[in-house]
Amino acid sequence: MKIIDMRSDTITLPTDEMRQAMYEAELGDDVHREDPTINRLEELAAHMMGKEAALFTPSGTMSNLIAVLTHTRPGDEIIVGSEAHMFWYEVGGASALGGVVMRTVPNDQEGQMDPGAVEQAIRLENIHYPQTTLLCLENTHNRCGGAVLTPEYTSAITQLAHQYGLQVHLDGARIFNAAVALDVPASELARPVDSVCFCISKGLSAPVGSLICGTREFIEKARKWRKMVGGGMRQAGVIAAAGIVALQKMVSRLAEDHTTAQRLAYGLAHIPDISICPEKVQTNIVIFDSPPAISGTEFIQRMDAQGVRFINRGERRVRAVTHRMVSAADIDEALERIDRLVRELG
Ligand code: TLP
Repeated sequence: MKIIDMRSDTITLPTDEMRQAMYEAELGDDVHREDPTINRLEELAAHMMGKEAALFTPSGTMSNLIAVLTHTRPGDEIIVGSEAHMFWYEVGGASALGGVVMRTVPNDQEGQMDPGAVEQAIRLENIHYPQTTLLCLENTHNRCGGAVLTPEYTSAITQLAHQYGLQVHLDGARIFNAAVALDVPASELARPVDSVCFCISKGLSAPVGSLICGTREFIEKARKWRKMVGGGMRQAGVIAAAGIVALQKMVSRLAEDHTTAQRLAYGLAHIPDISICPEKVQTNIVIFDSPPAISGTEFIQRMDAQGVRFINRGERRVRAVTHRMVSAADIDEALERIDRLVRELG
């Protein structure tokens, strides 16, 4: 039985072209800035995000942590969405290692925070208060079903934050999915913000890595933080080489993942007892409610036994992510297996 793994786009394996590039990569010691392949990847990343400089890190989690460490001081308060990856899934690193308080503002289903609510959350000077110094956005928004933030929203909310002297960091782990969905260059989405990070290890299929981009000065400081948290790698050009292929060859094909996500979402809408709004699916993340007859955890386990993998998002909520290793035929097969289970449940 073929396993159809939609737990995440992080499971994608490197392409043959990436493996070849990794084999042939020119290497050096990156802590001494002597790895030509990393230098090339960082230049390319900065260029694609429209920023002055970039820094290669091992993961999206480390990129977000370094961004917080670089933008803030211990005791500061940062504003994050109530559904932000940084708040839910990064082990509280910003607070534990950066010493900052994370203040949440509700995310709506589009992954946005209401500008009025953000403004209310920004603390004015008062001897009792921590200082609010950073606003964090996420595009596409993981827990909000891969929702896309437009350049207009990003500009408006950033302008508001800047008026109050805050910096703005964008967790753009899947920013290229947003760029492809909106048909705009990623640099348009990153232009307003002070720093942006994105992952090459998700839909772009590279095995490891993430990049933080910002001004030259910001990246110089971030480089020092990266060293402190143990992210200074040596001949890491061996993985950066795959990242270059990812950025040059894998961006436009993300549209295929969006098409398969639509196929899945509209297929699920035809299965009784599955609850989904297919028109809400904008990119490669599909969130639906499993049948009420069983718990979400049991649904995931029983689908796993049928060779279809998802992850649980609490109660009956299920997340599926489409990617390069799931074809349209796989989606049809997965829908058949889901339909079979739902019928068995009666
Ligand atoms: N997200 C993972 C994990 O939540 C399990 C996934 O499968 O979606 N920002 C965003 C928006 C992310 O979705 C992720 C990973 C990260 C940051 C962290 O990236 P990594 O996994 O490289 O640390």
